Order: sequence, then structure tokens, then C-alpha cells
Amino acid sequence: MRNFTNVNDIGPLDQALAKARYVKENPFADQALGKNKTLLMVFFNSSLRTRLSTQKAGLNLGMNVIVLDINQGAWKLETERGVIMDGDKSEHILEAIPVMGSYCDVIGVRSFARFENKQDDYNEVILNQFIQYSGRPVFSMEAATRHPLQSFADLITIEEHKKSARPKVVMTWAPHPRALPQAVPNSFAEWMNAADCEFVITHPKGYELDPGFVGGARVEYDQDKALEGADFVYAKNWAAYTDPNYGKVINTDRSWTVTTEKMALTNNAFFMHCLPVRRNMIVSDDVIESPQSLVIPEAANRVVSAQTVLKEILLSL
Ligand code: AN0
Ligand code: CP
Repeated sequence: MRNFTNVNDIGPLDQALAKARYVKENPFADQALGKNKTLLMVFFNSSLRTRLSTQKAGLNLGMNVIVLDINQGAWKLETERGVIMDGDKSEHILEAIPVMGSYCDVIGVRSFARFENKQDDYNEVILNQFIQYSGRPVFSMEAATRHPLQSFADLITIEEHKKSARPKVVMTWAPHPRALPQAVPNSFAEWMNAADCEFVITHPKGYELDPGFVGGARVEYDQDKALEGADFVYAKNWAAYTDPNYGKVINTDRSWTVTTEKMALTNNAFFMHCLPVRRNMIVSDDVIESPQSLVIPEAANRVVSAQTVLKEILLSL
């Protein structure tokens, strides 16, 4: 595997899960693989988990790790070609990317949807420029349309906790005061559609996701109905995808917050969320603190997903 941006890059999921299991049980077995190899992590947006877990994954593999926050200390980057650069941007991404590539062996990129232009977001213009111009393998640390390291960690977590061969997994929209990207729900849908589970998506009317990610999943507008018999409840907010509301918050209906009453409709489901989460908007205190809450082991598995991916990339160098 050279680049990792979506579920197809990792190969058959049963094999990917077996590799992840090995990495989790033997975190330091491949220290020689990363010797004298440098991982550069480039952040256009904030992060707690991705930053720490991916760094830890690189260190476990014996790599040197450097981190660049584009918006803190680096030059402001122009990302469009053809612009007369007489504004506040000091450098063009077309120089910055190959320069960054010259200092490392593998690059991770975090670059959220900007919600300025749907086509640019859904064409992944930033991530794809890194792939095209860095000369290095590139992996997504959440790009405009997907967050594959998160989805892989989610799948690992479900695999570790499922009580039946084909669990019912329900992804529910939940309210949030600010516009959030569709990357996490798109990606989770992509991975669940590829995995062996009964996958249901529930959200209020107007929050329909890109049909390319929804695939064959059941979409249920009645949250209570969707939650019936669920084994896993995966909560996430996202802003509208469909035009003319792309990137907008169209409601913050708190009747969609995941509460103890909502969880009572399920098959004693586990609660999942990628974090960071706003309590009592997305999920009530008592649900996130309950024994059924997997948010901490789910976040811990981010080291496992990142290390499994980085290992595959190192093996391909
Ligand atoms: C981001 C999002 O919803 O995509 C990152 C989640 C991993 N969340 C926020 O910006 C709060
Ligand atoms: N879940 C996740 O990617 O968290 P961060 O935004 O803190 O990296």
C-alpha cells in the first residue's frame, strides 16, 4: 500500500483486522522497519487524538516523527493556482508540498472540508495535491470527505466488542451548534458497508449524505425506530450535504441527543463517538459515562489503526 485515503486502500477487511490484532498484541515488533525513516504529519486543522495516536504509532515503529501545524508558525499557504499572490498568503502550496516531501519518507495530512466550494471539497483538492506533488506516500488524517484512520479504529472496536457475527450498527446524526464536515459519517458508512454488519443511518430530513457513501445502507428518518435492537450506536453530527444547504446547520434539534431513554430502545447497545464530543448536545453525561460507552477504547484504537496503516506503507517503501 502506498497511499491510504479510503477503505479500498487497506485491502480485504478480515485481513486488515488480523494485521491490526497483531499490531495491538506486538506493538514493538517492527521497530526496525521505521529506523531512519521520517514521518511528517501536516495539520491544517486542530487535533488531539490524531496528532498523539499517529505520533505514537510512528514511534512504536521506530520512526522519527515531525509535526507541522500550517496555521501556527508556518507561512500562510495559497492553495489555488493562477492567483496573483498580493494578499496575506506568503507561499504557494505547489512549492510547500515538494519541500515538505524532501524532508520525510511518509506524509500524513489533515485538511477538513472548507465548505466554500462543494466540488473542491468532494474532489479532495488539498489531499490530492499532496499525493501528486510530494513524491512520498500520503495518508489521510481526516481529509475533506473521509477519516479512514478513525473508521478503521471504529471497525477494530466493533470487532472487539460484538456479541454476534453480524451486529446491528446504527449511525445517528445528533445536534451540534457549529457546522461540522461529513468526513466522519461518510467514512464510517463506507467502512460499515464494506464490513459484515446490519448498517442503518438515521438523521432528520435535510441531512442526507452523499449517496455514494450511503450505498446500500438503510436510511431511517425515525431515530427511535432506527435504534430498535441496535448493538452499536454511533453518534455524529454533520452539516447538510445537499444543495442549497451544503455546509450549513439547518437545525439543532435536541430531541436527537443520545440519552438514556434513547439507549433503552436498543439491544443494550454500546455507545460510540470519534471525539471530540459536546456533552448534552450529542450525548448525555450519563450515556457517555455508562459502562456501555466505548469512547475511550475507541480512541485508544487509533494507535492501532495508524500503526497498522503506517506499517503497510513502510513495507511498500
Ligand atoms: C471534526 C469533525 O467533525 O470532522 C473532527 C472529528 C474527528 N470535529 C470538530 O471539528 C469538532
Ligand atoms: N477523532 C479524532 O480524529 O480526533 P482529533 O480531531 O482530536 O484528532
